[in-house]
Amino acid sequence: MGSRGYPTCLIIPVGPLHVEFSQVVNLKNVEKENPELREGGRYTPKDCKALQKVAIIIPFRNRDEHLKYWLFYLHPILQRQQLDYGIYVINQDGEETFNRAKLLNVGFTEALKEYDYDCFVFSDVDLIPMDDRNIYKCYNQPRHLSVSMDKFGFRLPYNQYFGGVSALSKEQFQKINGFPNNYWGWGGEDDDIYNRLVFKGMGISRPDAAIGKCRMIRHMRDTKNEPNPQRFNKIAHTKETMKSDGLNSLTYTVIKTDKFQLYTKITVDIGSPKS
Ligand SMILES: [Mn+2]
Repeated sequence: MGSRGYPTCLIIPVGPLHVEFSQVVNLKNVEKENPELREGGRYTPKDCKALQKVAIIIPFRNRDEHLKYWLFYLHPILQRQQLDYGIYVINQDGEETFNRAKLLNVGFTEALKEYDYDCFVFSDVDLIPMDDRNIYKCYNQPRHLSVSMDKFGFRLPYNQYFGGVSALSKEQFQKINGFPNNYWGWGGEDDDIYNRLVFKGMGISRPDAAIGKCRMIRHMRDTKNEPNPQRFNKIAHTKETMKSDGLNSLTYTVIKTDKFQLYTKITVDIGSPKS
């Protein structure tokens, strides 16, 4: 029995899922198809105790079409997985170069102000799991979920790859001082995070390749998210920089919070590479 006197939720997965991006998604219909959601994209299983309280953090800017597919596919999956979850879309304000990892730090911090989450799933907006046995929860070791992406031929591009979708418990995240704040532009931040985990003595947990299959929505490289030329140099110095760059140096300003039925959107000023 769970602590509230309810039994622990029983998950009944479907298994492999059909995922494609040719149909048009109407968010009004997605709302109707998910009547048990509460404002802000929150869900709590009714008659059983959820295994974990999970905040899903999505770094975002100008990807509304992708977000529609994400919400359409993920809400039913997450409810089948019987998670007590909330969806947080962290929208980078302004036209500065994109900073994925800093947005994820903001999401962690802001979600914790709302609820006592014990697990954080960090997901790119364009990645959809193809099997609901790939549970969006935390494990004894940091979890990498997007282990076999279609764009990489359904395998890891390299063994240390930690990009796409990952899950860290609150304790795991705090142990590594969160994620780096100073990777502006595309690339490197996921390798820095991997380094942080290893330097703190953790290993990576992964589903097997069949259960970890996922599709990425094809897209052009965003403007203001050019490959970061400093990334190789930065990754080489994680051990020194992680002490002072992370949760303990995070600064930002929330511009606006929108509570939609399907998600919470937090628009945030995270500054610029110069500041
Ligand atoms: Mn992508």
